[in-house]
Amino acid sequence: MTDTIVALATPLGRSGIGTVRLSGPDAARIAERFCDSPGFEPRRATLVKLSDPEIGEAIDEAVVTFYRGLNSFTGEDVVEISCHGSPVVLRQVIDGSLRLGARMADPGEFSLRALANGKMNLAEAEAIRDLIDAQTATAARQAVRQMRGEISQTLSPVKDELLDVIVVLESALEFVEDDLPDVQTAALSERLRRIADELDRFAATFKAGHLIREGLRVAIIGHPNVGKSSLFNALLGSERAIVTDIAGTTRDQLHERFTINDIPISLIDTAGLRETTDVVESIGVERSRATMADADLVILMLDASVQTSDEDRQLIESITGLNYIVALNKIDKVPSSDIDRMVAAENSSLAFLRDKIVPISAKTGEGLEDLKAAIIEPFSPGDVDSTGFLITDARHHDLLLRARDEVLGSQRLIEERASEEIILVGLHNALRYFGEITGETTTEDMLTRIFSTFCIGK
Ligand SMILES: Nc1nc2c(ncn2[C@@H]2O[C@H](COP(=O)(O)OP(=O)(O)OP(=O)(O)O)[C@@H](O)[C@H]2O)c(=O)[nH]1
Ligand SMILES: [Mg+2]
Repeated sequence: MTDTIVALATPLGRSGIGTVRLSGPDAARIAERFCDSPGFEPRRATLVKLSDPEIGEAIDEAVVTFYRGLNSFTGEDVVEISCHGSPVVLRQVIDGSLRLGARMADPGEFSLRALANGKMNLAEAEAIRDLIDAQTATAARQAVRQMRGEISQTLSPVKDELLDVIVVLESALEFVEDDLPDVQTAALSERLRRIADELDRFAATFKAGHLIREGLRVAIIGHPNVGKSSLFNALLGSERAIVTDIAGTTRDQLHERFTINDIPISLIDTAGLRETTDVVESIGVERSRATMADADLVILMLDASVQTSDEDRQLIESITGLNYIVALNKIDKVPSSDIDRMVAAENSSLAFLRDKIVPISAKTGEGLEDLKAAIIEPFSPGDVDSTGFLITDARHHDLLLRARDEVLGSQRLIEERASEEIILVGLHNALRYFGEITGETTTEDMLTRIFSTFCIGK
């Protein structure tokens, strides 16, 4: 027997409307205790006066909607009480529900119940989470496609083909006395190779999918006073960071989000790198180095108006293993012929960086569009059609690759004339991985882990 859960379905804080959601066998009974109306008509919004179930004092006026059993989001009786979005009122409704026997919902528990009651599969539930968390319209669009079942639909023909091969091998195991004839083995091997190729193709869309969903961490790094904070502000379009002509202005790191071509970018301004005896600044410098190491991309900034120094060369050397581009800043201070010479001349100290240099002026905005293009260029998936369906979840990507490896393993065994029993092991494993994507064969532990990434009230 399941219990009845309650949670705030809208964000915490003050708003026009705030909704408390109840799900479970007692949902309607509990909600009725708050209202002056006896019984709710399913799927009909009813305006009611809410009062405290124990002392009868007025709480608010609200619109209550009741969804009966299988017709609800969770597949159980659900009541949504939409009050005015006052944290005090919402608290009273939730506390009252708890006293009447409801329990506070765990993160993602509404979606988990929908899954348990067959209202959606796991990939679809994850898509709702992703839709709510989406940072851009493109990410939201992908989540909606997944919510509508596109993963299962796309995988379905591959899965059917795999099942077909399994059936052939299983029946050979049952009915064929000798080994399978050569022609049949060759045909099965070919079919498995095609399945593996299909899975590979599908998994490859993750590069674009991941980018659209998670975006990039980009850190601006360089010596003090080169203009890092100025660039940070220019890219964001707001005076977020303090800019002065004093070296060592930025100490704490600043993080802000913006987008380039609908790709979410998490931009980090850092403390200028230099040897320093100042305690606060040296902590900042330490952090800059750590940030640099786990950014997806480093923008190394140099000042075009000063001669490249040994320190610059050391800095460049220290990032050679990382993914980086060079922003040559303050070009407004130097004649453009000098810039050309610095970037293009064979004997220039920057010549070896040529392909990576983007001349800019954080002050005038010159070159910023080129810089934006250079930021996303190494990550642009090029050959992938980003209007098609994309794998956006690392869990799905991992399962697809595992399924592919199992299929390839079995294909090798077929070629080696292994027994059907051994070949079948890998194919059944692959089938199980498919099932884990949609949740058919996911263990209780896994489900708990996945749903803990949801927030309360979903
Ligand atoms: N002419 C010119 N001046 C710039 C440009 N970018 C930044 N500056 C100036 O350079 C000085 C330092 O700029 P910041 O953005 O504070 O430099 P920073 O790299 O963040 O410095 P720290 O935080 O100390 O590491 C300021 O006086 C800016 O106005 C530019 O493109 N052209
Ligand atoms: Mg700064």
